Amino acid sequence: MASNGAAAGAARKKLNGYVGFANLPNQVHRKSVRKGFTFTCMVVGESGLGKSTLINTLFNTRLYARKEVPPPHAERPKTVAIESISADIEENGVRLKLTVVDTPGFGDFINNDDSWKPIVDNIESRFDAYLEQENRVNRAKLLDNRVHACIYFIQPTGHSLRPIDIEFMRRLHQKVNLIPVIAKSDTLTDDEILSFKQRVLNDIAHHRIEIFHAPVYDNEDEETIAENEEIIRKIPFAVVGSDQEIDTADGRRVRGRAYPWGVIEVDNEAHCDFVKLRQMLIRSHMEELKEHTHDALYEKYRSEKLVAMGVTQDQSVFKEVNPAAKMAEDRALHEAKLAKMENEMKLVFQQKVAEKEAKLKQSEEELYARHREMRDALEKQRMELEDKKRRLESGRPLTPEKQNQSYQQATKKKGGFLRN
Ligand SMILES: Nc1nc2c(ncn2[C@@H]2O[C@H](COP(=O)(O)OP(=O)(O)O)[C@@H](O)[C@H]2O)c(=O)[nH]1
Ligand SMILES: [Mg+2]
Repeated sequence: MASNGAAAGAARKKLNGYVGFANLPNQVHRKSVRKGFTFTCMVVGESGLGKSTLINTLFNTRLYARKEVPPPHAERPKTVAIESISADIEENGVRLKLTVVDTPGFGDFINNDDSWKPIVDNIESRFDAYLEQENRVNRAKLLDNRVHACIYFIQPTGHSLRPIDIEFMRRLHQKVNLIPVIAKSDTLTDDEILSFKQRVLNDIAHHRIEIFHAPVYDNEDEETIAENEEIIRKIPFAVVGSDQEIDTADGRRVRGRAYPWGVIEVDNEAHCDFVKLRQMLIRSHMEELKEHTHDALYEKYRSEKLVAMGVTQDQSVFKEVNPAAKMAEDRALHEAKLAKMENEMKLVFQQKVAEKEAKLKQSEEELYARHREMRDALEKQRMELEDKKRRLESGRPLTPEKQNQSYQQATKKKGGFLRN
């Protein structure tokens, strides 16, 4: 049975009747609708580039009230402030809790070197808040306040990216899904937009900045793939924002901007890329943005943070275990251990033998030396005795030193005599 089950995992089986799991997507659908959706979007760019207007246009609500521009002499804030507003919006019974994080002040100072910093801090503190919840004992209700997308507003200069744009994107691209847009694109002609987009893309590639790229899946239908390609081709989106409805010359009422020469319609794809931006952000890729935030961006932040805190990962925990292979591995490990122990014992034995041999050799030498000493001493004694005996025989008194001398003289004489 067990092996059968394992085989079925690999082979595709045809069902004989209706089982019911084809309904799984509907279950997920109902559950998600009941829970509602959350989405957090950040907007970054200098004041007056139309951030608040675009957010209002995107979600078709007055999220931001009309701004009063401060008089020139008024005291202005000296740092980048971070403001977040939330709104519950509903469309066809589907609820979306939308949070927009605005960054007024970005790029508005004489020295904008560190404009990116409060924004990075904000994004990281949202990651930290999520990490802290994950580490809690009770993780039933995780509140996701992470930034899922960051719309970066590029000034419609028509030249190329400015140092502040590049610095910001380089600092942020691995922490948030970057979606660059050309702000107020109604101030550029169609040709200017085309060449500006190309230069912006070249700069982004040159500085190896990763902007959000919608993944393309093979198993999707051709229409979806074509739509996605169409979206990708429009990046960076040239947008126009307006929350005002105006009448066109042909009698329609549209969201747009009226100019002496005509009307720019926000929702008209021939006029700007606003529709494509909205499509990507809301209709086709909101889940993709959230998934990429969780699986790639947050994961990177999280693991770097844990490693920095000294947490390490035991890789073996994640290995798949095959019992036979595990046993063979254990046996090999055990045998290696035995062999090592045997080797060590042999070494110790050899060392002990060598030590004993050295000791024996040393005592042999000592014995030999003692033997030589004793032999020498005996020989000396024998000589002395023989000497005494000779003297006694020759009848000379046994006085030391002097006697010895005279004895020697005598023997000399005697010798001479003997020789003669
Ligand atoms: N020409 C043009 N003006 C815009 C556009 N979007 C907003 N504006 C105007 O720019 C001014 C500043 O807009 P606002 O949304 O407050 O900019 P924020 O400071 O970036 O939030 C307002 O007068 C808007 O009417 C646009 O797409 N094109
Ligand atoms: Mg604003």
